[in-house]
Amino acid sequence: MATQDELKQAAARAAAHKVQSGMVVGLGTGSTAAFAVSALAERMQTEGLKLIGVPTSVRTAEQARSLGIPLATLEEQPHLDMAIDGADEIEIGSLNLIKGAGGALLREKLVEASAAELIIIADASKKVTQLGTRFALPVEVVRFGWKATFARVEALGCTPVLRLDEKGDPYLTDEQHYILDCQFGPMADPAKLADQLKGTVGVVEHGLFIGMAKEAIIALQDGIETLVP
Ligand code: ABF
Repeated sequence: MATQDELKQAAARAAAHKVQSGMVVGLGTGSTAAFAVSALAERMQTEGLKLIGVPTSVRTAEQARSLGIPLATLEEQPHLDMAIDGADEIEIGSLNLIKGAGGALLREKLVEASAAELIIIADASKKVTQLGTRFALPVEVVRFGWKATFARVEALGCTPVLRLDEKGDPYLTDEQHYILDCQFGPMADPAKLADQLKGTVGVVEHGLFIGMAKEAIIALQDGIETLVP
């Protein structure tokens, strides 16, 4: 039986094989996306694949750089051919997503909204029939006045919790914001909730990725399953 890491790696490899030479590729964040970054570096070495990566976090930039993947910023490469990233929940049918448990949701959304194709990679544990079933929704907020923002977000019908780092201090994103992990429960209308959060003063971004994924590559014990919306 394959381990969860082996499954993540299988999905990552399948996505990495979709990349063609010359592409500009958004590099996701998280343990599954890290396998994709490694698989791309391996293809560069073994097949001479050429690509430019646009990383979605400082962490991913460091990994890609250490593997010799040439990088560009989103300012330098505003039009990406593809982005490959993990997710926390993938809604079967719509392929709407919850992302951001890894803390990189803002840069992920910026990079992936600029990609012609967003490919999501995961093991089967990430599939849900309704978003909000397993994960709290990460909401990135500016630090200034964050308690007032907390109250506004809470009024939308959730229980927010300020994310802390391993030292017990507020977790800081790459853009130096805070994250509220918001337990909304199963979401009947995630698109409406996404609009409400975007309209909330103090909210920078949220982890609902609505209508963005073009394909989800899911690794199962008996092979790869490809989901499309
Ligand atoms: C990124 O990493 C995030 O959007 C998501 O929160 C997380 C998933 O991490 P992992 O692949 O480690 O489960 O994709």
